[in-house]
Amino acid sequence: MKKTVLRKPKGFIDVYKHKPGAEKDRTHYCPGCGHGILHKLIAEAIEDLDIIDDTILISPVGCSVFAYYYFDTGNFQVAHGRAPAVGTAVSRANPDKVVISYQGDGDLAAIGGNNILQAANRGENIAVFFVNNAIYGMTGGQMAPTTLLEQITTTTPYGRNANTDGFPMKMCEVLSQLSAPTYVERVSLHDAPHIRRTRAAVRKALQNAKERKGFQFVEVLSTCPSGWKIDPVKSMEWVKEKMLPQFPLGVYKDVSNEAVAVERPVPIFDPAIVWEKLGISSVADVDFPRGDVPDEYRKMSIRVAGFGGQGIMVTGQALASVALEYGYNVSWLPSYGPEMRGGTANCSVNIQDGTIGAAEAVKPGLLLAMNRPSLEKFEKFIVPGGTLIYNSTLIDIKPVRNDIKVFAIPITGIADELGNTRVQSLVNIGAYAAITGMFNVDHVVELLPKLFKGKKQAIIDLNAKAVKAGYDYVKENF
Ligand SMILES: Cc1ncc(C[n+]2csc(CCOP(=O)(O)OP(=O)(O)O)c2C)c(N)n1
Repeated sequence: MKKTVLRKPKGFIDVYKHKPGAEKDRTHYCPGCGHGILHKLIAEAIEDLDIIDDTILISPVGCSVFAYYYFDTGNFQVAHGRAPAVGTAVSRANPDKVVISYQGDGDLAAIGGNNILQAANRGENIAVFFVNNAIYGMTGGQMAPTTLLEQITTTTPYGRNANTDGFPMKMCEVLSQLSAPTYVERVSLHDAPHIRRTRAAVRKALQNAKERKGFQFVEVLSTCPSGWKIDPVKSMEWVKEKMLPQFPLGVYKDVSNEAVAVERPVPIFDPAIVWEKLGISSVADVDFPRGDVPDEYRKMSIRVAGFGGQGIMVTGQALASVALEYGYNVSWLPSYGPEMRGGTANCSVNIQDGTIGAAEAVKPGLLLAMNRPSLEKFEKFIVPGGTLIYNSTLIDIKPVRNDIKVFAIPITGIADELGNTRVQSLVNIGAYAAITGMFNVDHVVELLPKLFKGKKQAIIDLNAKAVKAGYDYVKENF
């Protein structure tokens, strides 16, 4: 006689060891919840497709947040709605793995609505299982994007009203309109025949994922007796009677047969090629010999701040570009205020021999403050013993710190004397060269035609004067 052995699929961890004190080997799901059924279908398919060691499952925020307690796969648990974004990274970094994004309807269609759209549109190699239970389960039954019209939830006590709350979000219909997805189907868990259909859909999605056939999306209509406040048996009926008319089942898109494996080679970043393609000329090619730089200025983290139009970004770019020619590693990170001109602007520059970790100069070794708000805002962040250069033409207050070196330089005034306020940036570079010893002022002047490629000779000459004027001011006054 044929013997049937009932056992747990191998896609699950043998004995669940979740929360300390919790009853072992039980899931945390409520009786009658669809998550458990879908978990089982996925775990069985993972075993049968022989991908246990090749699967990485991404758990969402929501009732299935603890899916990693159960699946004997690689596991990530990610922020609400972000599973497709993390799935993108995981799948691109591990192109030979099967990546599962398991998500609820609040997670996927509300906060993560854009994430799922973009991942689907890129045709990422991920299999998404979307549990549509028409409600936010975990947080106590609020309206989800998929909540039915007329459905009563804690946030729609009079029933969902299309006029004020919008219509139920039909994700299969939306995603199947995109070019990239391979397979999009809506299934349901409300009775045995439909569970069998769901089983087939799960397998198909995972088989496609195993063959790297791009984006797979299976929406599963599921029960939430606790959130709906109806018993498990009636919940099954509720899916059939209420959900099916608003969420028609079926295959919305299936191009699995024509789909070919999506290969996404990791792009090799070659700065020389990228710069050439972008028409950027500032590739270091001069290789200036370094002078004697005091220890404190060998690893610079700089914040340049002022208002838009003061040459803040140009100053930062020039600092980085010149340092590049001395063979330093550099970074330049702009940060604009809401308006381009007249608003506040600042940038971070790093100049050092080693690898640059964070591009933002949160605690700069040197602050170059071009206006008063910048001094007031950033002075407190300078590292103890660090350096402050401030524009004494426009800043009428004194710095408060006494544990830093301070250079008050009339930067705007020096530029004005040269006949053009706009050369302030190069006054800054000259002053920086004099203070830190990091750049030789003649080298900077030598570089100007490259920094101002395409500009008239008169502009280059004026900027050369600005560099020298900034340099001389420091040498004469400090
Ligand atoms: C960024 C963020 N916003 C909100 C929450 C609160 N939160 C936790 S679970 C959840 C809703 C989960 O509902 P759903 O995605 O439908 O999954 P279900 O619990 O029904 O399976 C929300 C809003 C959170 N954890 N993080």
